[in-house]
Amino acid sequence: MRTALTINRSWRALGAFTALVASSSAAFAAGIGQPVPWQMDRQVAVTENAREIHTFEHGLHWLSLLISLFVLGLIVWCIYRFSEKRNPTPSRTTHNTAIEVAWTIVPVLILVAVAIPSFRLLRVQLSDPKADVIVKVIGHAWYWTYEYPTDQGGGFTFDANIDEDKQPKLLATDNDMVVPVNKVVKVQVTATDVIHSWAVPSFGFKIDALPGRLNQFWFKADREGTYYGQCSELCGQRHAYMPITVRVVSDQAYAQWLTEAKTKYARIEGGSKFADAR
Ligand SMILES: [Cu+2]
Repeated sequence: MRTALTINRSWRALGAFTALVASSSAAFAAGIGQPVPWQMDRQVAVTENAREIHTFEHGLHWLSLLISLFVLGLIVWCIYRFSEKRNPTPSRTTHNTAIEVAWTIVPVLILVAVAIPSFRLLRVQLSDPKADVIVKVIGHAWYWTYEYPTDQGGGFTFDANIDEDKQPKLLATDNDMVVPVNKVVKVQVTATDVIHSWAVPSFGFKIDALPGRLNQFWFKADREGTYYGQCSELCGQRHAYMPITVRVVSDQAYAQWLTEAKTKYARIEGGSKFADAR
């Protein structure tokens, strides 16, 4: 009887696990640039910068693991080797120049080894390639405004508020930012009230939106899809409710969207921008 119960329980657990995996992959299929249930790693990287960040981070984790195991090994060895039973008369050594030099120089070398790829990554991030598309992003409490300049086929402005009826929950907006795939997109970021931060994990992109200052960063997404981000600087009561949705589309789809957007957002330029804001 007990065996039958155990088997039954195992099957139920297996069923629950399968359902969990199925729901995770369903969520994954829904959109690539978003978190998924039970996610243990970063969101998928679709820019060179994001991939480099992930590689660097993984390298650091392995290095930390090695150092932790080494220290743990030393501690365990000391506990075993120098216990009262095995080492009844403790050594009275207080200095050992060779060891002191080693434990100073080795960590310095490790830090230098970490600094080299770190600075290389920073140099790539601070490079300033020629922009194919420029978008101005303005943070407000608590929504984002996107401006597409006239000289690039734009000439319109729109607000992106959270759309709580859409999925993924708390990440979808009523109006999405749209950019072409495989193009250098420069994002100029500022704010009108308090400090916000415009961040999209899949692009390896995060930059503060500061009132009175124009910050700039760029990304070049090499995979079409919808990517989500959130304001990443605590900015008040509805900080958690000002998400970022970016659709990366083909050149043709982008050109078509520009044409449609000019009509769709024309009314906003007429002065109803603030009236529409939440
Ligand atoms: Cu904010």
